[in-house]
Amino acid sequence: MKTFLIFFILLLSSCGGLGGTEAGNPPTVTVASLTGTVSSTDNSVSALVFSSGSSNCFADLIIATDSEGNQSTATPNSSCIFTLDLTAGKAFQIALYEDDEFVSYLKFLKNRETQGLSQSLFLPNQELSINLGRISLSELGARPELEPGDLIDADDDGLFDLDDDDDNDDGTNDDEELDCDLDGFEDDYDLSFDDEFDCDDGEEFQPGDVVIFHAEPRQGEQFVDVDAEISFRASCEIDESTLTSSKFRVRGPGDVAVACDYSTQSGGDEAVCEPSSELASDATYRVTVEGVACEGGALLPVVTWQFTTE
Ligand SMILES: [Ca+2]
Ligand SMILES: [Ca+2]
Ligand SMILES: [Ca+2]
Ligand SMILES: [Ca+2]
Repeated sequence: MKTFLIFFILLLSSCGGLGGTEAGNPPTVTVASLTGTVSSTDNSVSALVFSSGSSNCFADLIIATDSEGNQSTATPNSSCIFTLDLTAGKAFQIALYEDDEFVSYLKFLKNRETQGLSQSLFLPNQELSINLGRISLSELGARPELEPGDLIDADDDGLFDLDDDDDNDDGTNDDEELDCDLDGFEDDYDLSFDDEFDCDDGEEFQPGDVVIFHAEPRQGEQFVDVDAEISFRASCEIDESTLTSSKFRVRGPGDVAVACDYSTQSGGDEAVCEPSSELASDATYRVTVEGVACEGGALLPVVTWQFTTE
């Protein structure tokens, strides 16, 4: 018996130790859970009156999509509370649906100071249990009562994302992170780039480069409001005189041009097209920037993207 036990211990040791982490063990998946309430009334109060508050929910399905298109879903319970269990270390866009109809995307505050909103949420590789509180709908989209940026410290420097101007400590301000394929997932958090865009050459965006780093509506966005403005942000102050219908083109069904009032915002680095009339519903619009220049004359790169209205 004693001989057998020694043999057994030797065998375990030769296999890489007792409970070791040698190759062959699956990588550990860290899960971050996201909880929220999609109810327009306070169920903790109404629950005292009604036994079920299910009719108060404004969404019956929550879908989180990562930058590779993988989806996770959650269904709110009778108190309109949902929990999404998501693989940490990735960014997600989260959409709310009711009766198979799109309701809204969740939008998160990136920085308390600038009040910049993002349609994607990066969950660092940490075990997190995030309570979004009650979600409310407004013209800005679906907004959580409690901002996850108050709980997430992506670069672990002691400053939570909401108070950290550079969440990932890469030297680029949160509001100027490049999203080279304009799909709403910033390069650092984008696991697959759209081939149509010149993104995958491995070159880092350098200070001084002239780029368009953000678009709204984003590339591939669906269910865009027919009242939406179309905008992009550049890495320079934009020469407003180059914002014309031929250089910042928006074309709808039948290749018909959308008439816009053009302007710059955000200190001049954001170009905005405010359509003179409502966009058509359930229609695809293609935006082309070609010939728009910075103050000083440098030309912005030619970029095209598209979106679809609700
Ligand atoms: Ca931080
Ligand atoms: Ca931040
Ligand atoms: Ca950064
Ligand atoms: Ca992207």
